[in-house]
Amino acid sequence: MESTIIKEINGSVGIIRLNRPTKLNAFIREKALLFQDVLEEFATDAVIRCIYITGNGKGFSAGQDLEEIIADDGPTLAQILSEHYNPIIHKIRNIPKPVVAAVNGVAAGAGANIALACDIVIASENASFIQAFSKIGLIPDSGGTFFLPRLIGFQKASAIMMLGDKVSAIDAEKWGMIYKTLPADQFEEEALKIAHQLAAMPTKGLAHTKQALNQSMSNSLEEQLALEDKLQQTAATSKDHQEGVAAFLEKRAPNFTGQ
Ligand code: LHQ
Repeated sequence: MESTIIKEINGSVGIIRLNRPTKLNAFIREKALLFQDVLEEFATDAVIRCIYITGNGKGFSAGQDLEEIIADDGPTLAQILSEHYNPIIHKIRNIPKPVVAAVNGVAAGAGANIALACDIVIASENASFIQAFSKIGLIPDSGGTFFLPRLIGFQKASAIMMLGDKVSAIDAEKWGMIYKTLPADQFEEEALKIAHQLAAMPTKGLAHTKQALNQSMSNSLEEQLALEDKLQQTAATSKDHQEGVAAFLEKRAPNFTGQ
C-alpha cells in the first residue's frame, strides 16, 4: 500500500504530499506520526532550504479521520492532541526554514489549521477553508484559536469558527488569512516556483525572521525591539549577508548558500 505521506526532494525544496486522497487526506495516527518524522528529517537536512506541504487528489486535508476516533483500537482524544497535532504545529513553527502550505483543495478542521500555521499559505482558486469543528461539537485545535484571530481579526475568526462556514480561497486571501490564490491550472507549478524562490534565499536570515515573528505574537514592543537587535546581530554575521551586500555593490545576482 502507498504511504500516507510521500516525501520528495526537488532541488533544495523538501516536498511533503499528504496522501490519503480517497479520504481527502484525513489524518490517522500513522499518518500524523509519519508527517512529524518527515518534518524532522527535512528540518535537519542541510540540502533542504524550504519545505512545501500539499495534498494529493482533490483535497488538502479534511483534518482528523472521524472513523478513527470511534474505532475501539484508535488513539485517545488526549493522544490525538498531545502526540499528533500539537507536535505538528510546534514543529512547523520552530523549523528554522520557511514552510509553505500549498492548499490544493478543501482544508478542514485540523487540516485547515495545519495549513494556517505555515509561514506562507498559497491556495488554488478551487480551495476552501472550513473550521469544521463546531459541527461536531468540538473546538478549533491545532493552533486555530491562536492564529485565526491574529490573521483575520477577532470578529471574523469568531464567526467562522462558530458557524463553520466554508471560506473560499478568494475570500481567505481578501481577509488576510492566506498569502495568495493561484489559478487552478497552474497551481502546483506556480506554488513550487515560490518554494524554489524561498529555497534560494538567505536561509539563516529567513529563520531569524521566523523566530522574530513567532515571538511577536506575545512580546511587548520593548521585548520585540530587543529581540530584533539580538537577531539582527546574528544575521549580520552570516555569509549570505556578506554575499547580498557584495552582490548589490558589484551589480550582480547574489549566490546565497544558506550559510
Ligand atoms: C472523511 C473525512 C474525515 C473520515 C472526508 N474523516 N473521512 C481533534 C481532536 C479529536 C478528535 C477530532 O478531531 C480533531 C481535529 C479535527 O480535525 S476535527 C474536524 C474533523 N474534520 C471534519 O469534521 C471534516 C469532515 N469532512 C467534511 O465535512 C467534508 O468531507 C468536507 C467538507 C471536508 C468535504 O466535502 P466533500 O467535498 O463533499 O467530500 P466528501 O464529504 O464526499 O468526502 C470524500 C470522502 O472523504 C468521503 O468518503 P467516501 O468513502 O464516502 O467517499 C468522506 O467520508 C471522506 N472524508 N473527511 N474527516
